[in-house]
Amino acid sequence: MSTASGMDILCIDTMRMLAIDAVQRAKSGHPGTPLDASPTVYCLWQRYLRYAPQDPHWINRDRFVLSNGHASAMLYALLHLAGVKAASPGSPGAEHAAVTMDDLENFRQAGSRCTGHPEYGTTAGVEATTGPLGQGVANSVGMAIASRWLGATFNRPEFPIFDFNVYALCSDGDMMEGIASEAASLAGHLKLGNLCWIYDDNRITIEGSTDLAFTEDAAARFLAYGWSVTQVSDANDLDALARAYETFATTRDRPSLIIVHSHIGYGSPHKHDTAEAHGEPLGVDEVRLTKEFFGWDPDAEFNVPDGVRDHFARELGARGEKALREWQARFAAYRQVHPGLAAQIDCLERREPPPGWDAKLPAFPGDAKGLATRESSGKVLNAIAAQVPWLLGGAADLAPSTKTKLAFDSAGDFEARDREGSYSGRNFHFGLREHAMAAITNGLALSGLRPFAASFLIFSDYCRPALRLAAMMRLPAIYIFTHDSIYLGEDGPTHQPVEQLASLRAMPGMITLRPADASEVVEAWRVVMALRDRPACLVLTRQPVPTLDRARYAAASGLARGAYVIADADEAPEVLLIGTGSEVALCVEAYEELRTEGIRARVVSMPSWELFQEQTPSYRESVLPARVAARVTVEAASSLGWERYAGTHGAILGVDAFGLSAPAKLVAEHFGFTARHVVAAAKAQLANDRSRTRRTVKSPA
Ligand SMILES: Cc1ncc(C[n+]2csc(CCOP(=O)(O)OP(=O)(O)O)c2C)c(N)n1
Ligand SMILES: [Mg+2]
Repeated sequence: MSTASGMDILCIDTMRMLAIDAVQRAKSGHPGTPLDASPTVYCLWQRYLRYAPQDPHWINRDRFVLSNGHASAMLYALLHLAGVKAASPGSPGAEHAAVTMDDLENFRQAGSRCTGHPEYGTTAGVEATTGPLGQGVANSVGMAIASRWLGATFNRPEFPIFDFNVYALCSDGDMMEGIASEAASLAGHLKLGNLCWIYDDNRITIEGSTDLAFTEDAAARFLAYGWSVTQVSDANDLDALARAYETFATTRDRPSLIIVHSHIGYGSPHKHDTAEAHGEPLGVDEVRLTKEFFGWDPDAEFNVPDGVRDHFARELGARGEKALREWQARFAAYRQVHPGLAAQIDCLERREPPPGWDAKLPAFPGDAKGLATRESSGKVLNAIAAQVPWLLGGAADLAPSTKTKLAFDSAGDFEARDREGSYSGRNFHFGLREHAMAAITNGLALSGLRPFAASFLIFSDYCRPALRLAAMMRLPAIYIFTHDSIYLGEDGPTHQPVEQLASLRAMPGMITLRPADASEVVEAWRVVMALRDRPACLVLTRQPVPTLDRARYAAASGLARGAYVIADADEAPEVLLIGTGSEVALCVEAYEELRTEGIRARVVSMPSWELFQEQTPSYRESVLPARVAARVTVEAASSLGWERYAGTHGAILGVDAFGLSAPAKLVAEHFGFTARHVVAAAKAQLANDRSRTRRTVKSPA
């Protein structure tokens, strides 16, 4: 490998200058990190990354994740100079640039592809939405797992179709976040030799020196995780950087951490070790001084010197194009020899399940004793997974409880090769690492797989930052959350979820599904499998719930519309009982009782608020007629938000406390989840309704 040329330095400095100009023009953003980390990133991209700028969606490209998303200006400058195209998946070769000069000049402004932090799906070349520190590095573990799994599953002798490496650049903040430790621990355990984190160790964060709060020996910590650790003492030493990347390339039995010592704001006179200066534009005068330090014309803005773009094209571009062409030829030959496997790869690239994925879905006849929805979901999951090879996942040490183990023979465990199982296994053991589990799941989804992750609903709180990013990135990740209410009983308030449903429903783009019985579980999985660009949470019971007799009650296919009439009065209903999940059976029981008393009740099963809100107004009106003000909503969770469906006068049966440590039946009675209580609430509603009507009639002019 050749040493740094004047041209290399010019390219690096162009990245730096574009970044500080973009930040200065926006009067917002972080210039310090692009100044220190540009050589690190340049060396990787220019000399090692297997990446074709004309096709940023090439499925076997090396991934580069900017986990310190606040350094976005550096990534945009790089994508611009490298000539990355704005190709969309499946249609490579688009002519316009992923990042134009106009985008750079409008960094952080509406309409620019240079968003404040990198946004997946907005800017080609951005591999993951990053900004919340720690998420990107955890995503990268998912991507490295995906590379290993895809390779173990689809590669054949003579045909290495999947062998991409995954790099993540990270900062002091990333290294401090707990999620990074969880993810690194698992990556070490799994011996992910295709994973490389590059730690921009500038020893400065917002409040000042890392001496304030971060003095551990990071190298020792990662060695203890089972990683290889290399140090580069000066971020401006391209030869040392190159040696570190070469060491990574030859270290195949464990992940690598490259610690690069750098000076934030390198070349600027800025005081980056004060709270005022960190994360602030340099200011006009200091931009000039910085440009002079690098020997640049202080008057030139957004300047790309002659030869810079060509230099990127000659090395990164030419190497990437050659790799892409070779891979395409290899894949074409593979398609001849292994057409079935190639067709599967086509499907997963399109985020589609293979044809016939639903051929073996079970059906559940009516059964008063019933079964827990976690149980029925486990059966449905297994029936689907047997047909969809890239549907895979696991739990944070709760697979036996969440019923998420893939039990058929070929499923296997995903483990490092020298243990039992292999990288082709489909049962993941995330360990007790919920946060990393969810972020790793995002990384798997970003790599084309159809991942699921499972835990108790209460621990969705431990996953939440990653769920939010899944929704933002529009990833079809599947979260399976069981033990979904106070009905889990004896484990008590710490384990009984209350406000989690409301918080998941508040997350834009997330679909929350709380099926009522086994038949709704089947339909919920149908909805989930059809999703291409949205995550979903399946919220399931620990306790058995009756399987409703669908000859007597409406078909569960209504679930797809979010809410449907499951039991109705013979004539116009006078009171609505609206329930979700395990409370639907309670509503049906109350309905039967009201019916014997001649009260015209309707039961609405409402497994998904989001899907219901997406229906036409006339459908929604047909389910919840505005004229019926007498309403009872029944959900064993926070009442927050139920006013939307209960209306001004309706009764909301919910749980607005932290549950109770006791057997489930007693807890349910304590919080009023009995048919008797639902009946009483319905009658009270009707009485109120009548007196309201009388008042209206009697009211004087
Ligand atoms: C989870 C999270 N907490 C807080 C922030 C706000 N924040 C942005 S950058 C930063 C610290 C910057 O220090 P460092 O991570 O060392 O990055 P550097 O500035 O050195 O590139 C903080 C606290 C964030 N982005 N994510
Ligand atoms: Mg720092």
